[in-house]
Amino acid sequence: MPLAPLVPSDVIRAAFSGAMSEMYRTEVPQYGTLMELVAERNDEALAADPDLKARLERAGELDRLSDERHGAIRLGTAEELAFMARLFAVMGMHPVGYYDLSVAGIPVHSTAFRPVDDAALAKNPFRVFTSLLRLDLIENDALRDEAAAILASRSIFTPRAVELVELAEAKGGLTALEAKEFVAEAVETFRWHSEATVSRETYQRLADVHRLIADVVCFKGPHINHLTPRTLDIETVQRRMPERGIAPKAVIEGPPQRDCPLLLRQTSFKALEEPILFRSETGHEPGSHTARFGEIEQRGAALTSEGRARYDILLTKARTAANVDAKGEGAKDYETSLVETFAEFPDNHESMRRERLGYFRYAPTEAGLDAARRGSFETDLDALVEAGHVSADPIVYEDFLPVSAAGIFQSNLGTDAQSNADASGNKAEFEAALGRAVIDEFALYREAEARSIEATLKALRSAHT
Ligand code: OOG
Ligand code: NI
Repeated sequence: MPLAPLVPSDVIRAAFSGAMSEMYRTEVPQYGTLMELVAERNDEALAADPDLKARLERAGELDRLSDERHGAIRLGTAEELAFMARLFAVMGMHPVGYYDLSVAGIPVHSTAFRPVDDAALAKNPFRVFTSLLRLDLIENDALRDEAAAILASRSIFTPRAVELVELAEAKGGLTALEAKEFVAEAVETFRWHSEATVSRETYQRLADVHRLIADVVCFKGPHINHLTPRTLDIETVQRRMPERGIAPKAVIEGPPQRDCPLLLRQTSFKALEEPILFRSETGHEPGSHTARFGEIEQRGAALTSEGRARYDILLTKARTAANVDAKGEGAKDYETSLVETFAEFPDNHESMRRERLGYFRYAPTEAGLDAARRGSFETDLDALVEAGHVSADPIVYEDFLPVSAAGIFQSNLGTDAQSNADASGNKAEFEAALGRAVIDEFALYREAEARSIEATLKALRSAHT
């Protein structure tokens, strides 16, 4: 009997992303509204700006735009994280970057599982911001042990999901039939459970230390807490949110609005208060929990480590100059301070490229290929770009930003306050839990740029000969 062919991991990831989106839309209707708002504004923005449309098309981003989303989950134990890495690997998603959220007083550290190569990103860039609870930051020994014991008694993956991950690892992939079953089983892990696994009293003791601890520890699994569509114009969508009955957080996280968008800008609406059931002696008693929210993101240029260092300095400067309080007071001053502070960061792609602040994807232009055919031979990239023989488009930032992520966490915990606590990260411990090192995001962008340069020069060379 011939063996059934294996489906590419990109196909499994796209199916999973679609299934998650469908599930979340039924669970949280505001997410559907946000998706509509974003799609509507993206269509308008593309129609109004043919250059933007052409650039997205060249970068292979146009087709993926409406599929584009990220999600977030919070895990409780090293074992959960290690197996999650194996589950995501079946879908071609690998841990990129380390985010220390303890610096903002949030007891987690995180990575983003995402596709890493150009082709996979172009097919479907679905990513999941994945946090691991840091029980080591709970000072009360008894409470820490209790939380650990509750977590140790749950299993967040279905038995069949575990088998399918093992099967995929053993044979290097899944057949179409197995992939379909895998997606259905995997989605179960991220489903919302309105029944807490603990009593109100236990929930409250954990929540009193940090509400995030209760969110992770007291439920059967790591419910997806938001899914985020990608907008081309975050300002407008933010402004339109209240018209559709959605109240956004006070400030947009990340860099200010600019002609050439940098890195990542994000805004969210606050977590919903949802009815849940606690365990009690008589069976159940009603209560409520806030965990799930909505977010939108606008992606801009990936920065080199020099560019990123400058971004970090400017952001700190803007935050020091104007702080936003828990009620969102000070948001306007903060926005002004952000725009003013970032004025010194070049706002055109050519300066960013020449000053090595961002990563670029190079490609030969028609004129360049013509010139090469007619005998021109030039290998100096700047000269080629200047002559219009090579195009240079910014590489889109595919990752997250720790200060922004902290703001998103804070906001859905019910406060707009910007906080700068002083705990420290523990990347080594995170990687030990994960069972591998996280991938360096800068190396990925650097390699993507280098590959495009190599391919460009090769194309020009072969046109020449
Ligand atoms: C994750 C918050 C961070 C982002 O986009 O930066 C995040 C969480 O609340 O679990 O989603
Ligand atoms: Ni997010």
